Amino acid sequence: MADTKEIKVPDIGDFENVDVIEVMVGEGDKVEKETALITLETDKAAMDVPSPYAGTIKSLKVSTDDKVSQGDVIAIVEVAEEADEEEPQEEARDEKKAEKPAEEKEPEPKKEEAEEPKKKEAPAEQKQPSHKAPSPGELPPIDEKAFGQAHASPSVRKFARELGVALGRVDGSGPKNRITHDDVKGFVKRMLQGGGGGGGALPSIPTVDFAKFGEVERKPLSRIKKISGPRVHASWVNLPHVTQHDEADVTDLESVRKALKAEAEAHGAKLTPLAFLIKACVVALKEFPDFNSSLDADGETLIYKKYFHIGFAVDTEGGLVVPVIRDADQKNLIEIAAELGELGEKARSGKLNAKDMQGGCFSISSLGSIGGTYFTPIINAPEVAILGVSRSSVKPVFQNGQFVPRTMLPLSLSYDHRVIDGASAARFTRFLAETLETMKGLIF
Ligand code: CAO
Repeated sequence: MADTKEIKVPDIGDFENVDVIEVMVGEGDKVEKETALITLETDKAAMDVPSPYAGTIKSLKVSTDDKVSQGDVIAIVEVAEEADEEEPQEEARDEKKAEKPAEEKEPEPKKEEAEEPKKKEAPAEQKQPSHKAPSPGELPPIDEKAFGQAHASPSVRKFARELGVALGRVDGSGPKNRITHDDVKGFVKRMLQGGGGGGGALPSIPTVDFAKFGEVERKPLSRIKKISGPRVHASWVNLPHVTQHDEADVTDLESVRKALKAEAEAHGAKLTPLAFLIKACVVALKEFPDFNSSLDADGETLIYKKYFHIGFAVDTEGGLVVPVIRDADQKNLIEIAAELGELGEKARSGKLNAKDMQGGCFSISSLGSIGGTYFTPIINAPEVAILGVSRSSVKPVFQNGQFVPRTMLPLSLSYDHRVIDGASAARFTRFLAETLETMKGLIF
């Protein structure tokens, strides 16, 4: 009859509270004896913890970013019937020792040795293939020295070997630039898509040991930045961005805003230019439906949204979040101002839920309360445009043969050039500016 066993963290030397940097299995997975379950990272090195049994993972007790010590339970496994009943020898596999036969095993590497590959600035020739550039769909040849020096756990090395991946050419996205299974998969995928030899693959940024030049401190990115970073990057590399700048004369709008402020306050809302901007964007999106669309995954069809959910960027201690005002077309200025206040507060206190941030059609990034003139916001893909707003200021404007002081608001519209042409973007931005000037459709 099948037996269940606990798999525990084996003897990992004098270390305690060691970081779990990767979990390679999930509940229900079948594992063989020696299948790597998790990767641990100490100050010195990374090591895989292999399964001492063949069987099925019934329950997993650790996840990435947990800290574990010797004896902590990693998983419960239902041992396969044919399993060797002999008590397994528990030993974590050290990344440096993994590829060497037992008799060649070196003593545990010192910290400096363990991190050496990344501490040295990679010479240019290490980053470039020394052979001919591979054809699209062909994996580049393996440089054994670079493979040996790559910062990866034993299971990742084994995985790379199985796929014939030149580990020295893979960029690591894990802690301390460690190469993960997903990095290897991503590399193969790019190569298969024709990214070989500097085609589609992104050129890498050299690793620099900043400590060589002065004191440094390492701090992990916030949770929000870890999530938003790849999204912003994906948008930047996938969408051809162009930014159209313009300015709106908001002199009259500012007078109206001041006049309405007390009424807004009576409803518990703070009326800032952002509420007017949201209303004006809805008016412009109705006039220019392409800006309220998304490109289908087939890249050949536009999906037009018949609703108007507007996202707005909020600067929080942990990073940037974008809550969404739903059905902004059905709300008046004061309702929008009140919701901006509520969602902004929720964002800053870390209480936004996933629903608060879903369904956006178009986003606004307002830096108006901080300052600056113009900037180039990154589109919140799969949306096709985003409006960046900077701080308004009083400027001399030439009108009817003389300069008059007017309050001018800088607008920066970034758009996906696959969907929107430059002329449309200029028309949209002008229309938006004129809507803010005339306030047609904004006030109640
Ligand atoms: N021009 C001049 N003044 C402006 C302005 C503008 N464009 N926008 C806002 N202000 C003024 C407001 O009127 C307010 O002044 P009063 O108190 O005198 O009325 C003051 O600046 C502060 O405004 P606020 O910050 O309270 O409110 P807001 O609606 O402008 O902004 C929010 C709310 C959530 C957008 C903002 O707090 C925020 O987080 N901004 C940063 C967004 C960001 O990081 N964007 C970058 C994303 S890309 O990396």
